[in-house]
Amino acid sequence: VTQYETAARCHVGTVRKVNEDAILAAPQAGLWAVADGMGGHMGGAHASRAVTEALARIGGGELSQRAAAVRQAIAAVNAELTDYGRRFDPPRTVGATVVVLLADGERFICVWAGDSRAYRLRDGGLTQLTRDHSLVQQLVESGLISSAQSENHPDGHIITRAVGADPQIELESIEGDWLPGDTFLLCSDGLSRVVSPTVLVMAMSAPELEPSAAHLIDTTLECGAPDNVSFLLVRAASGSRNATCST
Ligand SMILES: [Mn+2]
Repeated sequence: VTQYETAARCHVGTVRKVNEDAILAAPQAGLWAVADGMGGHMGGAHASRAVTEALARIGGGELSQRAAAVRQAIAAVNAELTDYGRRFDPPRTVGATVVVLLADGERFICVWAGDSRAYRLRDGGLTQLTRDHSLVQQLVESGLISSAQSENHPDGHIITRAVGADPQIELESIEGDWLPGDTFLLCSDGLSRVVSPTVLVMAMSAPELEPSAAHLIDTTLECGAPDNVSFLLVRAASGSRNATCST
């Protein structure tokens, strides 16, 4: 059985009064998640917690079965949150982005909706595994703006998919190898908008994840942290030993 190391932070940031992000680390189950809530008046915090609590109840089994269970759990929360939002007058969206990472020691599956992200660092190279479900990403993909123009775009915060936003949730997923020494990062946009990819690479390549997480949250807060900041750094324990020996 593969053992995993996780170091995580979920911080309100320096500006917001409420932390509407929620995280889940269940390394013994090979499951990690970040949810970023929206909806105001505690709605966002309720939504993100509903997502992580539902995911925390996912049982064991094959990777593909667990991915199906994740999709089911998120669909159930989606139904609950769309119903909850409709009961306000006027109706409002009470929802959350979500990114989930599942692992079985050799493979991973990442499932997501919205602009919370997953990255993988392998041999010093950073790959963004997810693509944002956002208006700006749509503009980039349709060739209307360049990816450089997408940074600091005024509509950068507008997301096009979220749990609770529509009666039918459309989740995207990606599957791949988890090699010894790979390091994964899940994060809310409060991290990815504030620090550069170079900072992410430094955090993910550190031999020890816990001091690295401490340093990463400090750096993000020093950069202003206008939004809630959440992230999980994840590595297979044997992989971390290999990585330490090879440097
Ligand atoms: Mn956010």
